[in-house]
Amino acid sequence: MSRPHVLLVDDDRDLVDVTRELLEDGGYQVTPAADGEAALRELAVGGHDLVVTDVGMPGLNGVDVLKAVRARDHDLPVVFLTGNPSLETAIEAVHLGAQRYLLKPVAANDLLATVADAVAEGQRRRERPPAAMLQVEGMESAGLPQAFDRAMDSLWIAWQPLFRRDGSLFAHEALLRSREPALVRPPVLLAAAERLGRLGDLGDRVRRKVAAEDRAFGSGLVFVNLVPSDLRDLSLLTGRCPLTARAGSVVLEITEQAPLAEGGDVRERLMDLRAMGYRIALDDLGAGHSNLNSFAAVEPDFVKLDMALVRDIDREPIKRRLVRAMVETCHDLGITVVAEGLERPGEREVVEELGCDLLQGFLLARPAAVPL
Ligand code: G
Ligand code: MN
Repeated sequence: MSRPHVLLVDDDRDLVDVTRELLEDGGYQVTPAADGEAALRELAVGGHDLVVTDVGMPGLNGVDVLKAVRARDHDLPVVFLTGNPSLETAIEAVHLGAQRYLLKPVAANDLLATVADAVAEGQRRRERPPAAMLQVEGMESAGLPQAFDRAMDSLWIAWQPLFRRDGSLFAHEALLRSREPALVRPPVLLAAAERLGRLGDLGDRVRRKVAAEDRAFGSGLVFVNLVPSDLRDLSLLTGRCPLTARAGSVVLEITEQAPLAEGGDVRERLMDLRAMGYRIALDDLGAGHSNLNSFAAVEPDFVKLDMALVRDIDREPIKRRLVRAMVETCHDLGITVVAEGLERPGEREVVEELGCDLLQGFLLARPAAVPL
């Protein structure tokens, strides 16, 4: 991490100025927000390594900000800054995983030490190996390469439709499936491929299968998931990939992870893909690792709100506010917003009301072996 990015929320302008200067001198990049609403707009853009927030503010308070953070990110550390911590906010803070309280007035040393600790802790949490990887490591001795080969041989594509708000069919997302019992879950299959250095083979096979499905292309666009390493793999960029002949009908879904934030190569590759006619979707926005910020240069055509944000959005006002801010930001940038993972009519109602353009989820249609 070059310069950790701190979102600093406080309605006291003098305090913000002082704290900001301290942190900037300490090597941090600081974005100030003058109240909870401004903080939510910032969070919608994403890309922060730490949130430092005042607790008592008019409008949305620090606990509301923390809730908004947790609605999209389990790992982003939050530090509370307060003049008088009440028991109530302390309990809620612990419950929602706030890192620490700093008491105002804060000594410079205390502030810097706490911020450094919290940023490091957030970093550790993000680098935790995903559960799928641990599962695959357990299979090492039990014939993982053979299981992976069987999965490759039994690969198939499940198709899940995306609808416009008026109910008309807009596209299908191609979802990876295999019949190998040990590797049925896609995240586990992907972890196995990564472990075996065969992500390229897997992606290649998926894209070939997708390209061969005339029926899906007959009824709209086709969304295809990429893993970050696919962007380093030249097969997509050369004529060798049969999907390229259909690029104008394909939307490549990228889940943003650390490499993209580093900029450079990956971003250029995305530009190359767009020049070939592919459109780009930013997948799982709001899942924590995805943010709009590092995509500024790419400007995705579509953004897919993660299902964690959509889940119970009709019952959780904070999620509603967060999605409202995200939709606003996307529409300002000319980006089409997809709400995915819709399971209940209440969720659908709210995302429609908030202006999401396209809808996907079990409520509307489950993934199926045959496109609609
Ligand atoms: O990371 P990505 O968004 O591409 O993951 C899509 C996965 O989510 C697919 O495996 C798909 O089967 C699953 N999925 C699609 N719609 C829903 C839904 O409404 N609820 C849940 N829980 N999962 C869904
Ligand atoms: Mn996807």
